Amino acid sequence: MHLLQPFNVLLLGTSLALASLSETCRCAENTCTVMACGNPGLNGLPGRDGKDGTKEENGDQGVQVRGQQGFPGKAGPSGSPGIQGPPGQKGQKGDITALDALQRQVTALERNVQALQADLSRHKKILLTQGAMIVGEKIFVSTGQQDTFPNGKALCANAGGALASPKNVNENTALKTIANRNSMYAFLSINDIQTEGRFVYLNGAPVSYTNWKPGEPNDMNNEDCVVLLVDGIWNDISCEHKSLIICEV
Ligand code: MAN
Ligand code: CA
Repeated sequence: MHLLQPFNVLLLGTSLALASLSETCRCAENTCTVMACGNPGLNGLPGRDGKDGTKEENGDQGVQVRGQQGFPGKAGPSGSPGIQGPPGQKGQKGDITALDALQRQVTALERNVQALQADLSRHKKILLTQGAMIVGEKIFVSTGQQDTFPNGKALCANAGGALASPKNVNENTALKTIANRNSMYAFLSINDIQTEGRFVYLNGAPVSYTNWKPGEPNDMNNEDCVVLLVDGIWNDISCEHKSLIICEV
């Protein structure tokens, strides 16, 4: 027997004794024939650095990560106008009945106006055959009878007109034509009954046109009415003198 054997036996016995007392007994998986039991020891000191490893090949290429979206750019210039769109839907029908009624009324009025114009034209022709004179919008007509100023004034008013009031040379010439035809003096509407020397029309307005005979009006024996002489010039005369009555309408 070796000298160490008793020592080993002693260690074994001591270990067994300690194992029976220890709380921890470990054995690597069936690698130990003798179960090591006992309290863990303190960690040992760090070992020395290992040898350098072998140099590796270049690594794989990295993966590129997309950056964040930038801010929107400035608005671009306006584009050219687009193509005209298709026509819209047809609108609803209007008030056909009212429109038709108005149209019929207008048509009827137009026919009435045309009929009246035809009537007026015929009446003008008749008046012309009776010796009337048409000057612009004015028609001078006479019965060919002589009367006083008050009677003549009433006669014309009753006929819807008035005693003749020549306002210009054309109207005065038309009256001269009528007077010459009858070889008579003709009463005008002009008078100074209200105010001596102030000759006015029937509505009181002062005369705007005159064709006095030289020396007239002379108010001979208080003459307040006016006659148109055969040659177209005027003379003041008595309102009770009987002269040709010419009306204007
Ligand atoms: C003459 C003139 C006129 C007058 C008449 C009256 O012709 O004196 O002025 O009016 O007589 O008849
Ligand atoms: Ca006179």
